[in-house]
Amino acid sequence: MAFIIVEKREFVALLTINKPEGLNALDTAVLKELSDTLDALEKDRDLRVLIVTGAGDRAFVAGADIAEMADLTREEAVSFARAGHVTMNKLSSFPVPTIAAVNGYALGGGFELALACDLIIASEKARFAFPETGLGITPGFGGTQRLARLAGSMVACDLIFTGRRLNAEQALALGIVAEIAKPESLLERAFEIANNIAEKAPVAIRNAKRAIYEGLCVTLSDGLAIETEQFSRCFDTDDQRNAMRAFVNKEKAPPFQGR
Ligand code: CO8
Repeated sequence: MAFIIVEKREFVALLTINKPEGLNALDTAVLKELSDTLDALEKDRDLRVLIVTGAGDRAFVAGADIAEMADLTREEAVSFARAGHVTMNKLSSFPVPTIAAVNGYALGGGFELALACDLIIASEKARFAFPETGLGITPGFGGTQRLARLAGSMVACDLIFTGRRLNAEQALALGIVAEIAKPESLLERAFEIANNIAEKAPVAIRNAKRAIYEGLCVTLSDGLAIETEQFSRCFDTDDQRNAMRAFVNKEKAPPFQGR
């Protein structure tokens, strides 16, 4: 059985974590398939947006597989955490925008998977939490780092120390979620947002993503240098020239080609 299903609709791919009977928990096999799938999708030059969701109506991803982790030694825990980081990093550095469509539980490693995406759209049924400290561990797939960077260290301390669950409204109020949708229209809304992004100049979108994330790790002046580099690269594209000339000439610009 495939644990990862990919469906492509024009410029947008929908990636579904497909292990609904185990609430899409991430074990080694699922993580490996996810990692291989991201490698393959990264090579797709037509892809402009990736949506990530979970199969079924209960869970996005209910965490890393607790049964698989229960008897790990410290050395094995390092390997497991590194495998998780490799996969989450592939997602967070994915060249085109990523949208997590969170349809239910996003717990522990599942919350971390969502945080590795650029935007989180939540169903009214979404629930976010870091239950790790109640299991005797810390988050290990990037949650201590990505949540603190996204929502601030106090929010990270609150959620990680207490393990308390957030509903979609609470996550929205903390800036963790961009938007809330009815459960039945979550994917439709994710595709609307994705299609809107896909209509923009692909090179500009990729360059903007790089500038935003690379800039977060450096000083403001180094970040502005990164921005200048990414901004100026856009001027090597036909898309920039065609769009700006069309504006100046009061004409309709041709669709963007990604070059
Ligand atoms: N791992 C393994 N199996 C799981 C997990 C999980 N995280 N979550 C759910 N399942 C399984 C259940 O065992 C159950 O299987 P079965 O039918 O064979 O008994 C099935 O999914 C359905 O779950 P429930 O019967 O428990 O469904 P409920 O509706 O009663 O409860 C909950 C749903 C609340 C989501 C509940 O399943 C739950 O609390 N799950 C665990 C959530 C959790 O604690 N997640 C965090 C795990 S730790 C983590 O993610 C760390 C990431 C970093 C790792 C770094 C490694 C070094």
